[in-house]
Amino acid sequence: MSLDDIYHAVLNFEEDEIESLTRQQLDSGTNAKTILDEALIEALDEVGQCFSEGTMFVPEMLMAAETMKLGVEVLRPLLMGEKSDDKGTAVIASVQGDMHDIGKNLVAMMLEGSGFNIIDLGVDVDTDTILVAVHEHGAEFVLLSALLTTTMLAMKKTVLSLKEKAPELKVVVGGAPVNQEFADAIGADGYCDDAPAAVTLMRALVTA
Ligand code: B12
Repeated sequence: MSLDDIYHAVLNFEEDEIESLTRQQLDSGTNAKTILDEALIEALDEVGQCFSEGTMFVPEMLMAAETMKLGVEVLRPLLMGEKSDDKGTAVIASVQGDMHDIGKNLVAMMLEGSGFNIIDLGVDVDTDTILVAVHEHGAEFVLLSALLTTTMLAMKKTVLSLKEKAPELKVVVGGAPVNQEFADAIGADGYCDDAPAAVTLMRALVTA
């Protein structure tokens, strides 16, 4: 039993095995973050590589993602940690046209664990829906995720529109194709390349 078994379970879409494998790995003393980074996420990176090479297709990518998510559910309580003091409300969404949600969900989970009230609007979310949620919940922060180079354009439009209509909002962006330079260019207040970094940044924004 090793991280390799979890990695291969994702690659082979072993939905029936993944939860028990993840539990066994935790029981053997491996830290949740290690299982996430070195087995579950690494497997999806390999899936992405296979997709690029034409040896895996969308249905396989989807099955691998569903398998991976079952593993994440086992880790969820450990990744969230003890819920801490209220740090404010944040709306989170994958931008319009983008159906990827695993990274967004991890960011949401860790922020919730660190004390933020998270309003998760899901995937393929347009700006108006975000603005309605911001007003309804009195959110101070919006977090946007984009996994496609094509949806980075929707991210840009959303940030520009949010900044125009609700200038007091702090907007943080992320997702594999996004970087600091892009975040600066579109006027976002912050960018992070992973979920733990998002917690650190959001804590800093609370006190800023
Ligand atoms: C799983 C997957 C899918 C699944 C998604 C299922 C789901 N529920 O999410 C499905 C099958 C639906 C899918 C569909 C498509 N996909 Co896809 N997909 C992937 C894959 C393999 C993994 C993505 C993932 O979840 N990674 C794991 C998570 C944890 O990583 P992450 O999202 O990057 O998140 C981390 C950070 O980026 C950051 N982060 C993420 N969001 C945010 C937000 C904030 C605010 C912050 C601070 C941080 C942050 O923190 C996260 C955790 O640490 C990637 C390949 C890859 N290696 O990324 C391709 C990939 C993203 N997909 C790709 C493509 C092309 C597609 C399709 C267009 C395929 C098609 N022809 O239909 C469609 C598009 C659908 C759409 N409209 O969105 C390309 C994108 C190429 C590009 N640069 O544009 C990739 C890179 C594959 C490839 N190598 O070509 N996909």
